[in-house]
Amino acid sequence: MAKKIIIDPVTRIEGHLRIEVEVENGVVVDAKAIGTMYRGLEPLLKGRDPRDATYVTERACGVCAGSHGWASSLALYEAFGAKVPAGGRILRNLIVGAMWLHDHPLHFYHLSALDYIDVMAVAKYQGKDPGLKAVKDKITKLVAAGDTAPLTPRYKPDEFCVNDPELVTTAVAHYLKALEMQAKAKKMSALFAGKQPHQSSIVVGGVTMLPNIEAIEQFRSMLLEQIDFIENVYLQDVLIFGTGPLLPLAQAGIGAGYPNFLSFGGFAKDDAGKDLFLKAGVILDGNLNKILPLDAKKVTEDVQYAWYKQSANGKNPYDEDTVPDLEKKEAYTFVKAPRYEGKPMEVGPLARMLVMQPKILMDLIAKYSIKPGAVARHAARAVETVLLAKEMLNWVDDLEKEIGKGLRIHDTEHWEAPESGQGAGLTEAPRGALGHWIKVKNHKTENYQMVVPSTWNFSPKDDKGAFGPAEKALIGVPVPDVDNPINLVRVIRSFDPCLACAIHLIDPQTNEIHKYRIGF
Ligand code: NFE
Ligand code: MG
Repeated sequence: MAKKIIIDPVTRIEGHLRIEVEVENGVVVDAKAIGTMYRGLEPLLKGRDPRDATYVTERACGVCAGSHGWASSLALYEAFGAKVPAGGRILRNLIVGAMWLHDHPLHFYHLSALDYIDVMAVAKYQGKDPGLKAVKDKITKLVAAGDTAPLTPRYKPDEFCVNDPELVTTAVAHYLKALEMQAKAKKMSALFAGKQPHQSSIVVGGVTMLPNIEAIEQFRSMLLEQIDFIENVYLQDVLIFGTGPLLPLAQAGIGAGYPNFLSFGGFAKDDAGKDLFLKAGVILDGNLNKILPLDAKKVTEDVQYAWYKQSANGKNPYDEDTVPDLEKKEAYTFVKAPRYEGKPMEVGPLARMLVMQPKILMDLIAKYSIKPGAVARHAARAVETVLLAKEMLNWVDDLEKEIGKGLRIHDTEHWEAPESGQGAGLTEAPRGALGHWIKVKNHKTENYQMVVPSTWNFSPKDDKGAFGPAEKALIGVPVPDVDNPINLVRVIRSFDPCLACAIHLIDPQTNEIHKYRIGF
């Protein structure tokens, strides 16, 4: 008989997510990803000065806020007919890039690693390394004092968990080091953006904060420290885990979703915005040999299974609305269902890296016969972080060259909103393809739509009844012990969900019917 498992809330993610699955004969046969909060930012923007969108949409989230500011400024850029000068373009890349250096390691160490290590093995560490002995002492003292959060609560470790005391203690040491590196990455971003979180420099047509040479040199030296950590610690840990105890999960492709991948591309390397560091492209039906060009007109959203008025259904974001409808019988989430050519698409680091196919990742996949799935997502994220951090060094050099030419950071001629216009800001956020769409009328925002990465990945079924990507990824996942469904959270967290971005503001009506079971 099928057994229902409800995880609500899913912990160690951003935002509020409920997962419901049916397990039969030890595997998942049905799945629902349920976004339990309503965002409501889009209706809020209607009738306002379009430039407000950059600041308002940043408040969707505290993690990828810079990405929303960026996407919004790109949408306005098109609507206003602005031109971003080289200095503005490079500074945006560095402001947002530094946030990615914060975000990706955070996901691995602080949100995911506890799914893959038996953290209590620290107590068995017998080595002589003073740093690791200090970690052991710290953790055993916390355990003795009964104060083990945030390392607990957690699911019970299974046979795929790393339990070698030396490896686990090293991982916990890196967990602590990653906290320090994150703080530094945010500081890097703030050097060029005024503050973090919620930067305040990116605007339509460029940025507002002019850096001096001292700030650039400080940024460079902090970036070198990040590169050292990302390459020699973060990437190495992902490789040790992924090609070690987790290899069976990687090779079985546990947590694979659809073989459809989408990247809008991001981080412009030229002022025309054509040459992108992260490439735009589409993969359909697993055909990695044929990367299709992106056509944004093919993006639509379905709302049949979402608590929104049916008027939005099947429309391109320029033309859809966001009007809640809590009476819909078949609806089960506040997340809409974006589709490309009508198909569910996975977005995020794995999608981007399969579009770009960097040799380091493709060699790894080939050497270890790794299939797309939860482990491949972690590997792609780590490889991407290395590539981005190294590319950022080139951008620092470019910025210094621009100083020699008289640094220009903002197109002040296109600062006022036009009488009418429209624009799409398509870029990449850490979790995947991010799009903001704006229509301007009478110098005000007539319509605004955001389709964010977690909307793609955590979408519900579409009109055709096809599961969303994360739902699909759960189908077939082994759950040998229904009281310890650790594989479910491994799969869910591998997408790095942010339901705060996908939706916003709590809805008390839906909340009261929830049964809460904290992941342990
Ligand atoms: Ni709130 Fe986000 C990212 C955006 S949502 S974190 O990355 O845009 O998936
Ligand atoms: Mg939306």
